[in-house]
Amino acid sequence: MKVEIKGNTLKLMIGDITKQETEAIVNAANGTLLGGGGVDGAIHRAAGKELLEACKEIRKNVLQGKELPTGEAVITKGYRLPAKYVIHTVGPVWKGNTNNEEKLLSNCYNNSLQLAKEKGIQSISFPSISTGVYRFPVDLASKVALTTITDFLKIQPFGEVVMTLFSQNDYDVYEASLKEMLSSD
Ligand code: AR6
Repeated sequence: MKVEIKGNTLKLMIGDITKQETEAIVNAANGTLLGGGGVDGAIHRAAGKELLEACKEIRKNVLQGKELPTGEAVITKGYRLPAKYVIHTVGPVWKGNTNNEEKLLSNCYNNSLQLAKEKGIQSISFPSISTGVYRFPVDLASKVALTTITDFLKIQPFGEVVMTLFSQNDYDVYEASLKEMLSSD
């Protein structure tokens, strides 16, 4: 599904984000930036070990050894990936919506888009942040993601934003949320 928002494009598709040819892809990382399972593991495997080295550099020199806080974003090159850049963000762990999880998830999308825009990037792919290991319910996550992205695109010229969903079920949930949002506009 593809929609136009103020001259920008928002696309939903099923696919593997490591194969995406958008200028940037977003990684659903953890605060250590040292890799992990899920989409994080797949991105590090496909990008090669230079990506891990770049993440270690950021931990040391930008974050003074600290972890990347939840909701924030940093950027590296994409190394062996088709994408030129990887934006690493840390989604919230779902704790029954007792810990500001919706706002923190929204920050992930907003800060990643902001950072991309600052770097002059015009196309970006997101995975469904926090809905795997971090257990954020997909239906609520889709509403947070799509609202944040569309709000951003309504006020900023950007280019193309792709949600790369990893299963038919996730795609169906995101599509239903987007249709509902568009019909209530
Ligand atoms: N392309 C697109 N989406 C993918 C891919 C892929 N290649 N692989 C998995 N997904 P998760 P989280 C989907 O668990 O919930 C890691 O260990 C997956 O099906 O990767 O934010 C990190 O290091 C799901 O829909 O991320 C953190 O410790 C979505 O990506 C922790 O997991 C997100 O699932 C982050 O957990």
